[in-house]
Amino acid sequence: MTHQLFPEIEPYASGHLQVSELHRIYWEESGNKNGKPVVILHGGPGAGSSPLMRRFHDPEHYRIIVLDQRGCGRSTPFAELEENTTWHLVEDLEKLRKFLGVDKWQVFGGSWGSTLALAYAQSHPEVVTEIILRGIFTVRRSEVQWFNQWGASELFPDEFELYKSFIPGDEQDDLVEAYHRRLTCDDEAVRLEAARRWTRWEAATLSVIPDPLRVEALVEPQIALAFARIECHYFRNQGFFERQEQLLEDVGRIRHIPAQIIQGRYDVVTPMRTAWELANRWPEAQFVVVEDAGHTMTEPGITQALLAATEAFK
Ligand code: STX
Repeated sequence: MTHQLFPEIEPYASGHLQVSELHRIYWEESGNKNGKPVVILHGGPGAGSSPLMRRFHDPEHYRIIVLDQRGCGRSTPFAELEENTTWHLVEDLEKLRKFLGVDKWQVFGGSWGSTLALAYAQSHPEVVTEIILRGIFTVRRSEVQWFNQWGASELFPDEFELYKSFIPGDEQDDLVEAYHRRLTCDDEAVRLEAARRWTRWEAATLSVIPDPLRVEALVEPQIALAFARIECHYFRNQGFFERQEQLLEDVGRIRHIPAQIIQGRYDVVTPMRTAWELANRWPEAQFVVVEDAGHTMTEPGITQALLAATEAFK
């Protein structure tokens, strides 16, 4: 059966929630006020949400809750790294859930959204009804190395050169640290160029079929600065996990929750090994490999699989 994205819709409610003295996060609700709650977790970290994220769930059935995580999208302060860790984001989800009066919700997240979904569900399994994950990422050293240092470089040497050549030769042995210095320096022009180069590298490698318009949209300063600064901050801190394999090792806490793991075979940003390892440790979860897709939720096979999952969990 083929599924269509649900129609574009506007939120029936939205606002900002003060989650700490410093941070306020944007949230919105669309679909059915009295429907089955789902929370949608965006990528990056630092990418912010988009209106497209409202379209993967039947709006007559679901109460669709979308938010911008700390420091990005419409959350403030913009691109802020203070008090910005995985565990702050996990607790923000609890604050938002209680604020909105939701008892339990479905958790839907792709890419970094899958990381946060796993961290959240493992911390608060009792409030999660189902889990839908796409493009699985657990911020292990091997995953960050693959994408930002050596690995993906061999598939996209042309794009990698644009990313790497911004950094002088004597700093190229640790590109994440070299970018962090520039993304947090006092010179605004350097920060901005670093943000563009960092973001372009990821934007250009997202899908099997290139999408130059998406690349241009993502490298705009108001997206790229938050995305690059926040993502780099999380990567150099290994996602703020205590153990390298934490999210994989702790899967026992959530194995009882119905789940689907959706992964593109040719995902260059978050290669399939992580999804496969997760699926091996979680035999109860349905593992869907999309054979002709990369990383994004907009590739046809990935969109289909995500829609099939939300329909199955209605
Ligand atoms: N970072 C991958 C990620 O979460 C590990 C991600 N990659 N691209 C995106 O998110 C956007 C398409 C949202 C920019």
